[in-house]
Amino acid sequence: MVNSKYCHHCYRCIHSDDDHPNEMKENRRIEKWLKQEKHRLKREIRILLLGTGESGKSTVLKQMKIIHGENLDQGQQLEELRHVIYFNIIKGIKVLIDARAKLAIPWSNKTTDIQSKADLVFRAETNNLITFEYFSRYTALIDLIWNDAGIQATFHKRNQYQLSDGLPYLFGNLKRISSLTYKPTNQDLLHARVPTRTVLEYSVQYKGVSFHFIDVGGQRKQRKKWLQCFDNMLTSILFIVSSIEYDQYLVEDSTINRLDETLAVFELIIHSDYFHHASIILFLNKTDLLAEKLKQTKRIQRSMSKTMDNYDYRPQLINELFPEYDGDATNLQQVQQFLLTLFQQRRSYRPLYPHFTTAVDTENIKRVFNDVRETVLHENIKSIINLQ
Ligand SMILES: Nc1nc2c(ncn2[C@@H]2O[C@H](COP(=O)(O)OP(=O)(O)O)[C@@H](O)[C@H]2O)c(=O)[nH]1
Ligand SMILES: [Mg+2]
Repeated sequence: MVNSKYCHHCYRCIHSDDDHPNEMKENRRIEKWLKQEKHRLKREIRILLLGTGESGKSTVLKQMKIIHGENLDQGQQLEELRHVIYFNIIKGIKVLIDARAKLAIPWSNKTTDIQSKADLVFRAETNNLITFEYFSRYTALIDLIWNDAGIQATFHKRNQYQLSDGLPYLFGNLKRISSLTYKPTNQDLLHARVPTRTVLEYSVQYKGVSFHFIDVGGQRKQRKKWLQCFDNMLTSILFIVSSIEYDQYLVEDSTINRLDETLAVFELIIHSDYFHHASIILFLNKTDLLAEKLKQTKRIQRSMSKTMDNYDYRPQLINELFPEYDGDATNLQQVQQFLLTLFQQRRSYRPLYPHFTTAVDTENIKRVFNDVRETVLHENIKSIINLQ
């Protein structure tokens, strides 16, 4: 038996075992627990992707896989994606055909009987799996319809109905996509749209830490699931916002402005007890589309001074919808800053880590992810220190 003059609790002080203060025993117990806990927390970071529908959550998750070297090489995956893209294109052109009629915008192509061609495409079946043969029957017609100036005008008024943001890219690549030997690329994957009905997860390792991303889908009825996903484990929230939604309305209720809805959801999350300890990262996403939208507004404003023809196609200005905006309604940085302020005003006392992002741009997300990773690691360490 070692007869040390040092105590058996800490091997540092010179108290005998019996008169070693109880407090110290307790401290050691807590210290041990903390050490285990720190070890666990340090090694796994859970990042919950939140935001309303179509904001870009699934796209960010796809980017994580692409950035970390997961390629679309499995036959099965490619095949499935091909069908999803055929489906997106046929469904998209049908939405445009329908919207043109509802908005009463005339066809511009007068030489061919474009209306009967559009009727034919409109009757295309999208409930079953769309094969290459089936899709091929429609590609030439889709191309003709998409390029009609009446449909283009309808497209420019897309805030008045619901059209997925990946579609202009897919229509622009129709020729390649309609080839028999078509093999979807990463860019195609990023622009394809599959509504998230189940919870998607993806983990990446960095410096011995596992970053676990969770995408729980964003439509209104799925929102309940968000809370269940969170059991008070240390987590960060990545809240994603579509920056172009200030003049758009909900799919579920066309009287509700999408940005108002997003702000309400953000507020709910930030004040929720479930997310009390989570750090909040904000992506103001679709920067590319916002830049394009503001450029188009500027162009139309300029041409309006010469002719009123285009008046109908002028996008609504942000200050017409959010009167508190007093900047230049066509200036990208000013509009972005204003959007950010709206979220900052709702964050209460908590820090917010904002980024302006373009989720379909792999280089952009790679850069942003480097920052996010550092923020999350830093926040994680801070909260571990706070536990002590
Ligand atoms: N141009 C552009 N399209 C985007 C961006 N982020 C997402 N999208 C497109 O927007 C659509 C909806 O994105 P998705 O990630 O499915 O949204 P989710 O409902 O939040 O998961 C998809 O067609 C994406 O390709 C972006 O930053 N720029
Ligand atoms: Mg999704």
